[in-house]
Amino acid sequence: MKIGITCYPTYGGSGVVATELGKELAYRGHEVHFISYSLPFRLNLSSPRIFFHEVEVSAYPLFEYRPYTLALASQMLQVTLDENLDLLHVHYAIPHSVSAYLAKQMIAPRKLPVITTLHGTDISLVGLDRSYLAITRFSIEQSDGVTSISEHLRERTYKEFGVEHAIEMIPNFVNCSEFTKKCVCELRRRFAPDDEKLLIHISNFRPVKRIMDVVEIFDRVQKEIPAHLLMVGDGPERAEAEYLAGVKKLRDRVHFVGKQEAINEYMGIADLLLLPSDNESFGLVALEAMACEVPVIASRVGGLLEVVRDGVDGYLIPPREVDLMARRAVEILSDAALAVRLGKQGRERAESNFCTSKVIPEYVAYYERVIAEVK
Ligand code: GMT
Repeated sequence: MKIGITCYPTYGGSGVVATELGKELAYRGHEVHFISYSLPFRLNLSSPRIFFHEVEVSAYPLFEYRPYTLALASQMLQVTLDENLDLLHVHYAIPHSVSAYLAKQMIAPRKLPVITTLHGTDISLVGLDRSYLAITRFSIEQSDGVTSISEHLRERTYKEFGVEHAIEMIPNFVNCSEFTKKCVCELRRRFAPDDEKLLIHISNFRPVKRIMDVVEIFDRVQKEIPAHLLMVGDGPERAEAEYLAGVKKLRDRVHFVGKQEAINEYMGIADLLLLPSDNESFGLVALEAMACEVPVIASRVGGLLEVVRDGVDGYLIPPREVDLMARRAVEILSDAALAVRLGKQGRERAESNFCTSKVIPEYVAYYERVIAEVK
């Protein structure tokens, strides 16, 4: 197949899923054309079957806001014609599914199947700004195929949007060969030189991730056990979190390393993942931790209940309960047998439900079904 993929190229779960999907499809012999305003994070063009088409949005004094949605639609049309694409798969409804709808209309009577994958914040954003409701519902309904990355998100979309289009649940996935228990010990020594415990948090540091809670939990943990905290990623809450770490006199124990490409290497050196978000429609980073046999302490919210089994792969705790999260963290870090058991069980779950070898064929089968229906 020749597949066009559009996603946000920035540091975030939906872009990571889209990029990894494209790489996996190319590996399986499909031709993949990424269409976005810059090269997606984690995408390199080393495969001869992966292409990148930049969307350029011209500036004009009249435009206070550049019309990206229209430029994207035009580029989708052009790439479909030039490369003879079989379908467009857009990740994140706003505005990608609207652009795809326009491209599809412009190319008629030639058929262009469009699939939209919902990731979560594209749906919850509308809860905050109702002006997006009608257009998001419209573009979802007009897509030929719609997928969600968890049951939770699927139900939420039906309930809050009144969407009638059938939504296929295809979960997020992890490459179980790349994400595996493997210690780059040199890297570990850089952050935990005396082999103290190493906790990790990875995100885009937005308010929903509860970054201050991560620091608060760690503060409680390090009072009980010698430990360090790795903060991977960047975003609006970083400066405040660094300030809080300073106030708590933890600057030599909390390591802000910014955005990193080799997430598997960072995950591989950790003893515990903290993910105390207010909401997660899936929580991809929890799955990546499980694949690396790293126990997870996460919030009992949204799609995380479909990923992490409470008491089996880690612990799920109501959001904002920092004392309880810290107590559970200390429990895991002070009991080596428990940590190993949780880690191994997490790996087993990742292997049986979420490896690329299982999930990518689900996407391919869905593509084939949608293409056949549109013909
Ligand atoms: O919250 C993020 O990390 C970014 C956001 C996105 O859309 O890029 O992530 C959402 O999609 C991820 C990939 O499907 C999910 O793993 C995250 O749970 C989801 N974030 C939220 O629901 C808050």
